[in-house]
Amino acid sequence: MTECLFCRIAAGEIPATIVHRTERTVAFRDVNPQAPTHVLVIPTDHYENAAALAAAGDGLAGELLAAAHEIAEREGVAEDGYRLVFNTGPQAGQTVFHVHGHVIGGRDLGWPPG
Ligand code: DGP
Repeated sequence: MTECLFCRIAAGEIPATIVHRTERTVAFRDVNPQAPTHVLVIPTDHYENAAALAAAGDGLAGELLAAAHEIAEREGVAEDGYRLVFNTGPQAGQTVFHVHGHVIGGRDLGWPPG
């Protein structure tokens, strides 16, 4: 059995509130939301970070971006604006090493990020 938390969520082995699923992506609500909308969108297959996903080069990175925008539209945050964040590496705050985009919206978001 894989030890990757997000692989296990994608496989349905660990419960999560799934909000969107395609053949190769899945999205679920963040357990510790930082805004009214805070959804994580991941590829079902395991890639450690955004760089590894991009290197796969089979269109999956684009599918993930499209899924993120679809989620933003469904959540009603696409028009006012939302943030799509891929923390990449420990110094950027990545804590789960299965690539995930944070779809964050529903409030004013400060810049620069902390
Ligand atoms: P990052 O720091 O970019 O690696 O983001 C990891 C996110 O994953 C963080 O916002 C909290 C979220 N998270 C961690 N464990 C779980 C979990 O078991 N379920 C859900 N839904 N989210 C989780």
